[in-house]
Amino acid sequence: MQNYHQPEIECASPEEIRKIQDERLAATVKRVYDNVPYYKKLMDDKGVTPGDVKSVDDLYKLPFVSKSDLRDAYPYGLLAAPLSDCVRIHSTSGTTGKRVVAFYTQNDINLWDDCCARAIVAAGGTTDDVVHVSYGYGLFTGGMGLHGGAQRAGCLTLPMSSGNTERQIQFMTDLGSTILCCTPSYAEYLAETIQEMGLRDQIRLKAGIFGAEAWSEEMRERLEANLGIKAYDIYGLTEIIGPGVSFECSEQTGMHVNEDHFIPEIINPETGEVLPEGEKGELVFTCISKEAFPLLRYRTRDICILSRKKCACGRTLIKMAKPMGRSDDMLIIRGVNVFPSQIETVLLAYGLSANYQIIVDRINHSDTLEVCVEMNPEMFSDSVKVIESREKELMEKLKNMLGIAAKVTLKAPKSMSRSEGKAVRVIDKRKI
Ligand code: DLL
Repeated sequence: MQNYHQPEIECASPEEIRKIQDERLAATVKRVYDNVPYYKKLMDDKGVTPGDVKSVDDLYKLPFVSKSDLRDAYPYGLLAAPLSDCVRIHSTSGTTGKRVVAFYTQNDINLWDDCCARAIVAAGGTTDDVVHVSYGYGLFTGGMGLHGGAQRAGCLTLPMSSGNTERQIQFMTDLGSTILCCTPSYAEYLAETIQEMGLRDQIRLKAGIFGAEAWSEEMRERLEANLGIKAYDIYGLTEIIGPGVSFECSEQTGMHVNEDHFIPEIINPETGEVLPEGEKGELVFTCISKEAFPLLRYRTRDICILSRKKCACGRTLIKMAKPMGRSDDMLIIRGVNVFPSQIETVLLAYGLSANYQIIVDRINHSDTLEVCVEMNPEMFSDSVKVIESREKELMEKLKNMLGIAAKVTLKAPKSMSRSEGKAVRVIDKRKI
């Protein structure tokens, strides 16, 4: 039996969703044009008036908004509701430039909770479940987002936040956590520690809701086997609302976008041209129901594909594929495009751990690529010769996947640092 949090939306006909979108889009565009001088200027510069945007068909007429607009307008320039109506702020973990701050009214929080509750219910969450939230709480949206969703779904909610791994596991066993919410890299670390503590048979987990960073299908298989769970993907970004922009169902073939709140588009990142369904490009979102921070045509930089193929779960919401990485994560090495996720796929398929780091440098005017990865204990007991031949074998496999040579260094077990939030996979020394 399928469970839905809001079946009237999740399983609505495309025409019903379209009607909601048309109305909400037109109203949002008018509201931001009238109330936010920054938007008025962007639209005036493009020669668009609110009257030009009557339905989703007119979306393409609107200007794009990008991270640089958010920086220019920092902190209040894109706020579309009185500050006195706002009840919460979150912010990105951005490492460059100014942080991005996003504002929420109580209605925004309510709809966000619903979006995350849809994800939790899709992962099998009911009032009998104990939801263990190990995403970071604070400015990061992960903790409070899933927390709100779990409560909205009526689950017993454990606000663990990240870190203090042994305590996490103690609570997990003592309180019988059934659904784990954290980054996939932290889930790996938790699984490893549970194994080491010999507590695998005392874990009651049935599902994991993992997101906030790219993770491969190989990683999914591994987490499912090591934790005895079904692992669900969840996607979102601070600028749009946080986690719950889209979520995976039992089919595990992409994430349903909460289209009654966020309209997705795929564009050619070079030209801005809107691409037809099924084509790969940059994901763009327009918020149509938020009050405080409703970004229009926000360029996420995430590379993705949309699909309207019928889903066996019964939901009709459009699906987005697992993001293949961010266009700004893509490494250009000796002219070749390399996504960290391709490297992860090779390493995990070889049976290695997901503790790896990609180091890019420029030596004698030529780019170099090195992949450092931790061996599992069985590999470590091998002779140096065997390790060297494994490194060679991996180099061969990486060359086949990427089309360029990469140096591989196998590291001793436990020698690389673990991540409690988003893992730092790439060190590009060319930029330092
Ligand atoms: O990571 C929100 C979030 C929290 C999503 C918890 C899911 C779970 P930001 O810190 O603003 O927000 O980072 C957003 O993270 O543009 C993607 O590049 C990446 N990302 C988020 N979810 C996924 C995912 C949160 N499931 C950026 N797969 C996004 C791949 C993801 N990348």
